[in-house]
Amino acid sequence: MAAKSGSGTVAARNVGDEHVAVQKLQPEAPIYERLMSLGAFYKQQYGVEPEFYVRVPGRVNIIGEHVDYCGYSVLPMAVEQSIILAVGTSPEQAHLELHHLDEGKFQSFDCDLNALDIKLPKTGGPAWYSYFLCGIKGIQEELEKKWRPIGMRIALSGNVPLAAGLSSSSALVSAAVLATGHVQGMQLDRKQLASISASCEQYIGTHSGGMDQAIAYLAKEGCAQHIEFHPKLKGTPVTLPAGSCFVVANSLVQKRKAASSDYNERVVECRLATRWLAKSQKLPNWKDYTRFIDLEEACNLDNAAYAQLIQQQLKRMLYTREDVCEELGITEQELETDFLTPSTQHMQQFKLRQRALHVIQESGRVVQFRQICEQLQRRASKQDIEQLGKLMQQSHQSLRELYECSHPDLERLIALSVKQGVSARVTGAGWGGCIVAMCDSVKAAADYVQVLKREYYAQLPAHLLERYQPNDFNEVVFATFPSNGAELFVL
Ligand code: NG1
Ligand code: MG
Repeated sequence: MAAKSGSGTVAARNVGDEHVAVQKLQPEAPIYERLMSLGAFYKQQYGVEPEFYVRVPGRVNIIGEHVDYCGYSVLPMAVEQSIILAVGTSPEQAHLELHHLDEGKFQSFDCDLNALDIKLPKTGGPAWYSYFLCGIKGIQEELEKKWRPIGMRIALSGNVPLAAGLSSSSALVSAAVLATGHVQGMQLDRKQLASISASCEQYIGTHSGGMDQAIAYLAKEGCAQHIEFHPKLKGTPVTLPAGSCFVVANSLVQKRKAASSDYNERVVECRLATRWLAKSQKLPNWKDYTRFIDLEEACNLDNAAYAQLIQQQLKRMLYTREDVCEELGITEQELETDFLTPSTQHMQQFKLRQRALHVIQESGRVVQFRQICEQLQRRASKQDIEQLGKLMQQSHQSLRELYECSHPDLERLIALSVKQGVSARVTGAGWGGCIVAMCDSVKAAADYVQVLKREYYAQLPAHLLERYQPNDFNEVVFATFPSNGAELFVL
């Protein structure tokens, strides 16, 4: 629903300039019980009470997929699920201790903060605590020579589904940034925290665009956010259509982005396509271009002209290494060192046309989506709501066909949605994870959820559902309401 708490439209100022204020935890806060249990666990581990608590939400992206790393805006909202931390300083200097509430699954960890070492194994992806270390490293980099790490004792728990495209990993990194910054006594505003969190995720090996970290800090209860990255980070609240209700359905196909090269391959293809197009425009400094948005600005292209340029200049469905090297005037060695990331050194073929078209058209859909939502605030119309649904469907089709990041199980969920007359799309990076669907009302959402439970979840092999409460499937398919961004609490 657009505004469950009645908070409605937030005043039309830009979100994010403020700090994360320390709030007193009230027993009526929805997060109260979870924080209290985590506090009790903390006390059990360390023998003292935590000094403060951190909450950072996961997110669902309503539209604008695989465009943030090209500089384009996105339209996510924070979900109610979150990573929470109980934090205290350690009597041992520069010593970090981490205990996960789910100890059986997530092994405890400790290390010396003066010797941070984030290991990236060749296969299988990084250990869970590496995401935490990433966040600490973000603060270390920010402080540079002034880094004098204060020891921390942390207890942690999360209910954001893992590897499901709801940004559990970025929520963890962002929570670590916030906790470490606070312990170090730093005065960082929400935008600074978001950009530190976005850039430090590279230490885990993903060259991400910054959407997840931005919404983690800039979210406001009751509305989605239009997040722009260019020329600088900016969040504008967007009120979703009155009565609408967004549903998230987890395909249960796990995709650990950091453990595969698919995501970075797309990033590489976008960079190469940008360079190719920049050259075609005879820009004197064409070798400086790696992001679609910078080229758009330099050539003053509108969305339609940009798509046309792509179709004219990138005619083939597939380019080989030789094609790319010849066009860009580089050697294979230069391709490997200047464009390919450590996990994409193997790439032989590049689908420059398809990737570029997706990004440009998707970026246009985000702008349209926001405009329609704003129009609906002034005058509700059935056609406008239908148009929002169409944009979501087009987004999904483009992700499936041009970006090739769907999965057969996601397609089954989408097909069931279409059958129900519900518009839905894959959300997050894809190749597994979740879809997001827009329903006209809370009642329509409840009916839709019942259909998915019956026709998708009840048909799945039992082992996929082992980790969840038996029978109700409420953890894997649920209506979701825009929640607040990162919070700091004391008792
Ligand atoms: P997921 O995989 O859902 O966390 C990733 C990126 C986003 C964005 C989306 C695709 C990270 C941390 N997040 O999200 O920045 O590019 O894919 O739109 O890499
Ligand atoms: Mg993620």
